[in-house]
Amino acid sequence: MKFPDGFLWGGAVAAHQLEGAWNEDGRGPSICDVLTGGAHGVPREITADGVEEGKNYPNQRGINYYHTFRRDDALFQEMGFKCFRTSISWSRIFPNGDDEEPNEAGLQFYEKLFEDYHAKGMEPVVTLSHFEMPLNLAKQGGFANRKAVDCFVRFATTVMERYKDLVKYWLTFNEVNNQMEMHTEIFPYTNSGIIPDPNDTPHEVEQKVWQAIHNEFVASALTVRKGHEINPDFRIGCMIAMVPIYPATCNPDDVMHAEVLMRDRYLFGDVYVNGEYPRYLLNRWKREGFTIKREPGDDEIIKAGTVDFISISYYMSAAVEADKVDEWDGHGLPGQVKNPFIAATDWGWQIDPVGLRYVLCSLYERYRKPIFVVENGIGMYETPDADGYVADDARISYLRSHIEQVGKAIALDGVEVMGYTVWGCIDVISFGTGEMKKRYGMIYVDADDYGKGSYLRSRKKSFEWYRQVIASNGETL
Ligand code: P53
Repeated sequence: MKFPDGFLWGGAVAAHQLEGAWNEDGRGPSICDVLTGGAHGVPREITADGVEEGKNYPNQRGINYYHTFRRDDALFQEMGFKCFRTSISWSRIFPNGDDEEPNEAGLQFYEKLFEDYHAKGMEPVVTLSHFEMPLNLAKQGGFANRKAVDCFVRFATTVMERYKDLVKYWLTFNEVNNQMEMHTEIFPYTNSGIIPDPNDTPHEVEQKVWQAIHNEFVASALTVRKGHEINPDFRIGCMIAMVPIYPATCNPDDVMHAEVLMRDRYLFGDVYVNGEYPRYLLNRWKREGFTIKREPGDDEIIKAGTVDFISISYYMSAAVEADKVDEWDGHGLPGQVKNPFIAATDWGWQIDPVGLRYVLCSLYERYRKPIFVVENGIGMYETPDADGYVADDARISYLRSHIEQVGKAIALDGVEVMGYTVWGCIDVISFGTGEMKKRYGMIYVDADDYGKGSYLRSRKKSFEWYRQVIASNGETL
């Protein structure tokens, strides 16, 4: 399998899942700092009024990367990473989100960080918003409040100007489509800073989420335009969680049901790439009684700020059956059933390498834009042996089978794939559960869910395996 020259192999993380140092050097509290630790089936709690005594807040600690980045980056360099994806913590730069002036200490931190990536031969790939709005803005309605657009664009402009010679690849909103699970509180909260309000009816919640989505489209388009003014060489992309939804059978009702649900992913690409709202969405808003406030000029902004490429996360696929929709409790997908042909992880994520080729083809055929796979990986329970070594053969086989499919999409289907970054290349705090024990890394971090441990790093078996994959540009899998 031949990967193109210059293919961006690497790893991916997000600031709030690894930096720690949540209240150092002038950083303000972000929405993730008040998310408690949960577990599989135990939701994380949002204590938006502040930190509550006796509760566990794992994102405040991360894995202490804020203080260890040079040593950790040396391990990524050892694996031969060509790029490294992380995010900028918005509240390090604008502690309250609406401050007049940025926090210089925060700007300096990322300058040192991005310089370190270059020194180690890694091209930074930077997400502007990875589930991390300043808590102060969330308290004012998050992205449902138009004010957040101006604050975000000021933040984005500040960092794009400051790092214009250090960063070329930018992503706007991480997995912006997660919030389509509108009634799972964590998603509107982490995507858009919408704090759950027990007085809201389900329709009111949806109204807020749709408004936030519109505001994020405007913010993203303004950012793309500003970015291209700052440096015409910038490549700015959107980021979509691509969980393909299959019809459980060839019953035409299942096929149509899956097709309609896929719009909850495609609507984002449709707006980001085509620069206008698709008719199925305008019809849906009308039919379901949502009125989205669009300011004069918004349509032109959205049209003028389309993305240069599409980035995706890919972990799993899903299947649905139209007949099962009646049993839906409002969480997950309506009519979701287990796919009997594939296995699942301990957290119930269904492992489907072919699905990755399938989404690469579908997206490329729909949009004709280059695609960057910026997250793929497997969360597992792991215990090191007496020497601190983890033989993570299951991770190797997961990654190998997915990379194979990326290779097929390139070689057989002609999809332009820019690169591939393994999610959580070093063990980090799980986003969904807040656990440390749901591990994704090729580097083990000795820490538990409550922050106990030495925090020492050790190479897992997949470390050497991935090093060879990169060294052979994907030929040795
Ligand atoms: P964790 C759902 C579906 C696909 C990706 O997730 C998702 C989610 C949310 O759980 O999240 C992304 O840590 C996200 C990362 C996250 C990673 O996938 O819940 O962009 O921040 O850590 C893995 O197992």
